[in-house]
Amino acid sequence: MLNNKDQTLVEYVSIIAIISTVIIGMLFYGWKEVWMKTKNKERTLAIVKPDGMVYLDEIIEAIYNEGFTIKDFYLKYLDKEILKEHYAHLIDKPFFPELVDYMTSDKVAILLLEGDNIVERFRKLIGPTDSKIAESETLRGKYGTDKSINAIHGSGSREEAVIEIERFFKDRRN
Ligand code: IDP
Ligand code: MG
Repeated sequence: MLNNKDQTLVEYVSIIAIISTVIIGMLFYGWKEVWMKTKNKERTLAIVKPDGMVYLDEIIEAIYNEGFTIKDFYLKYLDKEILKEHYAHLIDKPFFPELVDYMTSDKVAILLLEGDNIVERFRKLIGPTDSKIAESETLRGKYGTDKSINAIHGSGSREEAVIEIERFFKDRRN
C-alpha cells in the first residue's frame, strides 16, 4: 500500500509525464497536429491535377460522399520551383521534365482535407499511381489515363501530409 506521501509523488510524476508528452509532441509535430490528434482528426493534401480539373465537381462530390471536410482550397498555376520541392523524390527520374510540363500545363486545385484516418482512406479513394491498373471505382481509375497522367494527388503518408500542407497552405489561415 502507498502512503499519502508516495501517492502525492506518483500524482506529481504522472502530471509531469503528461505535460512532457504534450510538449514533446508539440515540438515534434507542431501544435496543430497534437490538437487534431486529441480530436481524432487528421488532415491530408489533395491536388486535382490539370487533366482532373474537368472532373472537379465529381471529385468534390466523391470527397463529400466519404464524409471528408474541405477545410480550404484554391486554384493555382504551379511553377517548376514548387514542383521541384513537391516531387523532390523524382527529380532524377528521366520522366521528371515531362512531369513538370504536365503539372504546369493548366491550373490545378489544391485542397486541404480533414477526416478520420484520412491519409490512408484518401489514398484508397484515389487508387494506385497507375490509372491503368487502378480499380474502376477509384478516382484515378475513373478520371486518370496512365501512371503519369493520373488526375489527382494525395499525400502518401502522415509525415508527407504535414510537410505538403505546410508547403501549400502556410500563407493561409485554416
Ligand atoms: P503517387 O502520386 O501515387 O504518390 P509518386 O511515385 O509519388 O506517386 O509519383 C508522383 C507522380 O509522378 C505520380 O502521381 C505521376 O503523376 C508521376 N509519376 C510517377 N511515376 C511515374 C512514371 O514511372 N512515369 C511517369 N510519371 C510518373
Ligand atoms: Mg507520392
